[in-house]
Amino acid sequence: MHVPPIHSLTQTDWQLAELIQREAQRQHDKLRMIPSENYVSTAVLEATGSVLTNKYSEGYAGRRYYEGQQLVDPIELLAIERAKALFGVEHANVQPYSGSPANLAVYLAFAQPGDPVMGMSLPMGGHLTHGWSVSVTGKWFRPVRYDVRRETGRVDLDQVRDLARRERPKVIFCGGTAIPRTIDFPAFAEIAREVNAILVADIAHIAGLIAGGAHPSPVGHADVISTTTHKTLRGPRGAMLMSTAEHAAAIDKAVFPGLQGGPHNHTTAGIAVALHEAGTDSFRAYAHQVVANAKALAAALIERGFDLVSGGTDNHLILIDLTSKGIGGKPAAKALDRAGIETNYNTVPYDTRKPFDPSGIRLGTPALTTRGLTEAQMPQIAAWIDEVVSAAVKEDEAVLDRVAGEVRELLSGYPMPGWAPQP
Ligand code: DSN
Repeated sequence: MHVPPIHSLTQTDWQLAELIQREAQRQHDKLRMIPSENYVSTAVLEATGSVLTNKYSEGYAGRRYYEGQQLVDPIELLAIERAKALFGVEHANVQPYSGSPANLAVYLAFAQPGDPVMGMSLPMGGHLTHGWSVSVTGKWFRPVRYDVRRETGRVDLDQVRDLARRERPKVIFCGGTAIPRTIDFPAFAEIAREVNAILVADIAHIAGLIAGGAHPSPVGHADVISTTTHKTLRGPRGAMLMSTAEHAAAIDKAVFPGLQGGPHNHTTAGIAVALHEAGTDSFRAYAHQVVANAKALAAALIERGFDLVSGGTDNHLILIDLTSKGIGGKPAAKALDRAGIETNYNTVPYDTRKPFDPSGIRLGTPALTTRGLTEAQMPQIAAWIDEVVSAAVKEDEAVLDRVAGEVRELLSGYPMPGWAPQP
């Protein structure tokens, strides 16, 4: 049964209940390797599905626009204190609805429409909200974009410095969505300081690794830290902005009333639970295991002739350039999905193909590490990926179904938090 059970939903809305049950089974049976996804704990599920969803709380603790905040205030303060303690920051705002609104609040706090803002180009591994042209951040501000070096796949800090000196951005984002290497926060901070820009570390992908000590922290380097809470941090879908005390008021004012209305209190509670869990020794071990698994998988993929952007990984994420395998990222990701291995197709730096049909796939180890897989299983996973990609090239569908069965069989020995198949 689902934990917590969904008896009432089954009685009142069987159609939806059945879809949820099937989604749970799907998550149970597949190797979920989209690097921005995870499995939350039963405790996070419980907090997120609680009566806190019933309450409006516009404002901040002690300064709300609605009555009845006797318990919401301490819940939000608990989440804030836990964020401050876990990451060692002076200020935390736990109200942003998700990563994109969190980043938009940063622009509102520190830039005016038309100002130059700087971030990593989306096809190089950045995020839409770091000034990409189709995003409001690229339309209402003047984006300045940096790349990775063609030869190394790593951020070109010389280019970042040159662009920053020339364009004088108000805000510089470091971090992104497809960066397999350690982010050099001190180097970005030096550049931002030189041009008097606000440095924002978008740690959405690596927040859990930082909390667990498996990636260096931006604290002491970045003025503002933006993160979602549902990736490696293993919380509910939400976000946080953290900063030095100096920027606290600007951040808070930008989130509310600048951008959002009432915070999602059930999410705040789920974030508080996740932050509590992330402070434990077992989470520390988890964060290190995520990286160990990714490194083992990268080594096994390289052994099988796969080209990895930047030649490997330092974190939870691997970006495979499939050009040499004679297949695009999209058909490969679709074949892998059918074979029970969930990834996403992704551009690779300097991609010659279109974003909707790019050359790469992006995969990672946060979710499968939560299931309990270790380095021991990574060669098998690389072998399946290799077999499926070759089968996709030859359009041999029987292989995909066989691998899906083998994946299911492996995962049946690794429980999924929050749900178990019915006996
Ligand atoms: N959608 C997130 C990711 O998959 O990385 C970024 O917003």
